[in-house]
Amino acid sequence: MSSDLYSVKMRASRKEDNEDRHISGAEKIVEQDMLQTICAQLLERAIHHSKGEADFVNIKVERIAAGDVIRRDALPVTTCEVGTAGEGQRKLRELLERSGLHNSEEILEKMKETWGMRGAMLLDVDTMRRLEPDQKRGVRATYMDAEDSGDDRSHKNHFREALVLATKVVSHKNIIGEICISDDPDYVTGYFASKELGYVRITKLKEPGCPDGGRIFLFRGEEREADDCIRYLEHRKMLVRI
Ligand code: WAQ
Ligand code: MG
Repeated sequence: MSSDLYSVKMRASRKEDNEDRHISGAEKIVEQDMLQTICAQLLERAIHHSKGEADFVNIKVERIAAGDVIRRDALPVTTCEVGTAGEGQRKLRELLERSGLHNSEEILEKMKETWGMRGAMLLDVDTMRRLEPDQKRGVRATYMDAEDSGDDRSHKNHFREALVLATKVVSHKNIIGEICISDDPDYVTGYFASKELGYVRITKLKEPGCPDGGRIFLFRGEEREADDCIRYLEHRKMLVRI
């Protein structure tokens, strides 16, 4: 018999000019005996963040049935070393083109609209329409974690968390790829991920110190399929074997 698991979600923000500015967020799935540790670690992370001090932190704990959790192998990982952010951006374009997206420039231009969002843009790559119900917030992929959960989470492991997220996101039939740049000012490595190319790290996509980052989930299909896709991203539970 498998024991129940708990989903733990954290989000932190700060009021600025009467608006909530997103500082950080995290999603974890752990066994009961890890709950206290994980909550303390996520709180630590929320409060001491390079994007500044939070004045609002929400930690949400929910029990989930182990039987509801899908398990998947992580995408294969490759790394593309680049010398400059410009070279990284060119590499990103090339990966989009290799994925059959010949409007790569137009797609990359959309990244600018994601700065400051809490979630990701869901972009129909054929019509270039945005499919998120709330475009300011975007769509958040939640209820996922790495299967072995023994590591320390008070410091964010950008790579592991992103690999988990990308594995869940691109597993959906309507998601043909994902583009990501961290909004953490000092984390300049980003990635492109897809079922065909796997998780491709690009070592420099922006200049150090730059707070601009975001994600685009690249959608292809009928627009009426978007609801199902959003439901999958937000609610299906997944543990990823790294
Ligand atoms: N669902 C959807 N969008 C999200 C989520 C989520 N769960 N988490 C973050 N985002 C969006 C949001 O707009 C953030 O501002 C943006 O992505 C960047 O998030 O292999 O750290 O958590 O070393 O800052 C890449 C690792 C790290 C590359 C990416 O993103 C590597 C990272 P961050
Ligand atoms: Mg961040």
